Amino acid sequence: MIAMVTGASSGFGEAISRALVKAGHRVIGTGRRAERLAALGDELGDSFLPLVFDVQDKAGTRSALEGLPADWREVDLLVNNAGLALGLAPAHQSDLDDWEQMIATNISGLTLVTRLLLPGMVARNRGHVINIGSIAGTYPYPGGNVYGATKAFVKQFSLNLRADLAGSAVRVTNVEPGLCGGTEFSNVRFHGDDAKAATVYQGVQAIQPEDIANTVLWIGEQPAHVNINSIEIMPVAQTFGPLHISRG
Ligand code: NDP
Ligand code: 8X3
Repeated sequence: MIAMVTGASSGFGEAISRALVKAGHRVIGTGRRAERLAALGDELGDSFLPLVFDVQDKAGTRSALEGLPADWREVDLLVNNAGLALGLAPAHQSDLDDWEQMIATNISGLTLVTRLLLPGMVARNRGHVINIGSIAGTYPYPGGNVYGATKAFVKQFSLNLRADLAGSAVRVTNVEPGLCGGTEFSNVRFHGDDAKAATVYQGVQAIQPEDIANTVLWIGEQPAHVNINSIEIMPVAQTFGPLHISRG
């Protein structure tokens, strides 16, 4: 099987790529950082094809996919993982550029790659789109404003794809992880403030990228008649709090 994993240069995408190759699949790993993808290619060998593009760049994404070598074009599994959170400020203090970048990446980029690969899957009547959403798409939290809203989009987009794929064998799943360490997620969210990023995981046994990779592998390995619509995964250490009430 040929898989495309977006955001393979770090975190979940890197772990998912490793797990898929280890399971005997061929993986196209994408991202903006060519050197990271090349290093992963050195590790994984001929089963891994690095493909550099920015999902915010429509023309660049289209030409990267159109330029795939002939024997790498029939993608059976698309893992839409590339994404990011930027900032944790309340909405009225957030940076509008951060908001626009999250929307351009998590929504426009994800829908673009999906739209480009889906026709081939439908034509072959074979394929699986696994989107990496988030618990932030279901549960609101202070400062989650646009990030959570982009993941709510991913959740509903996943369900609506299933509706459009009625009668087709193509499957769609939304993976909704909670607090996960071992990635650059918080370093990116806090614009390179690594000390602040580290505090997010202090004293917590968070989910690791390998846990998400195992989950993706399991979802993909279900029998062809089974569609896992969504799966929500949190560390045991993360749970729910009471709703906030402001008292006068
Ligand atoms: P990382 O920051 O470690 O990885 C993000 C990946 O996305 C990188 O490979 C990055 O590659 C890629 N990416 C970001 N922007 C673009 C872009 N414009 N074009 C192409 N690739 C891009 O974070 P995670 O591994 O933690 O995050 C992966 C996904 O999981 C995200 O969608 C995130 O929202 C989601 N998630 C993360 C959770 C967590 O707690 N870590 C929990 C729930 C969901 P490059 O910089 O090379 O372009
Ligand atoms: C990442 C998890 O809770 O930081 O999507 O938004 S959270």
